[in-house]
Amino acid sequence: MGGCGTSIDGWEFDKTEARTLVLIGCAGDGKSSTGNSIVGRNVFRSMPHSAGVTSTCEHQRTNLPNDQILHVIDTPGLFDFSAAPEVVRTEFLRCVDLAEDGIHAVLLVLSVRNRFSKEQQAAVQSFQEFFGGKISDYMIVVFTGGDDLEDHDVTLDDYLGSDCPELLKETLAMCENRVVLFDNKTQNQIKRAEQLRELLFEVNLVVEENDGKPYTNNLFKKFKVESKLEEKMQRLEKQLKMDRAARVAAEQKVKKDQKKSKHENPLKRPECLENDYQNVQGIKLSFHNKVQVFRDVSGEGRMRGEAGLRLCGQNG
Ligand SMILES: Nc1nc2c(ncn2[C@@H]2O[C@H](COP(=O)(O)OP(=O)(O)OP(=O)(O)O)[C@@H](O)[C@H]2O)c(=O)[nH]1
Ligand SMILES: [Mg+2]
Repeated sequence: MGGCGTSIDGWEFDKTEARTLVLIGCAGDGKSSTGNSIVGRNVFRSMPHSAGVTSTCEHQRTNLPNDQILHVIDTPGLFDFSAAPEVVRTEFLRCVDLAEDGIHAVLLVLSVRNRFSKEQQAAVQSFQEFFGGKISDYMIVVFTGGDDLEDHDVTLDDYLGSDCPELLKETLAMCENRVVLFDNKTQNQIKRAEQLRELLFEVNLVVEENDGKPYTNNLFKKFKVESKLEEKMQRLEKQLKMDRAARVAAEQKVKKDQKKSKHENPLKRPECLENDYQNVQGIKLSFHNKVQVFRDVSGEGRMRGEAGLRLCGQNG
């Protein structure tokens, strides 16, 4: 651990440890420019009045004056309405692969010059759904166009004040209101250093809140396995409920038939009663088989084991 190490709730972390940041958002909102501001050099291609400049994920690294290594991954404008979901997913998965030591923060880049649209919110949501709810714990919103706000004498707080559209508010809340403002046009070195310092402060907060664990391929795989398992469990639970209802109905019918047959001929077990009896036995057997599958699945994923056992207890 380096000299900047500190302890929060017993967790030792080092502020000079390498960090990997991924820039996401719509084409033309300033991802590459922000990447250049972070790295301190014009390494990512950024073009005025042009969209779709960056066509694939790119990785750059820099050493900050405090020896901290920053890895910055720029992405194409994947949050555009036109981008096919499959392309978006493949490109982001490539991005997760590029981040060898995992992702410490995902920077959602939005421009103050563009209105936050419904499509953008939907894209953020599907990004979250695909990577798992946990991804929002890693997200920080970076607004570009700090110079535009300054020109209009407007602070970021004013901009996000009472007129802030509901869609944007929801997205900010999802990121727990971690927001920073960047002016990628400024030549003022003090201002450049200050906005980077603010960003790294938020990044360190995110790292602390995630117990120092970056978002990794493993976390992604774990989420995928769990959501598949969850789906399987829900299907089985539904099936068990239906089987249980069928069994109860069949048992009731047997009881009813028994009562009826007692009145008719108490010594003879009628054929229809025998059929009903066989029917109940069949349903019982199928029910027990499904309970076993349910137990296996819940044991495998250590999920809802109690629910499964409770169901079995009720019906076994
Ligand atoms: N005034 C101003 N312009 C900015 C700022 N940040 C980015 N821009 C401009 O916005 C335009 C698009 O910026 P890029 O960084 O290329 O945007 P991008 O998100 O990487 O775009 P794609 O690669 O096409 O997805 C360029 O003309 C930038 O100079 C900013 O803070 N202020
Ligand atoms: Mg770009």
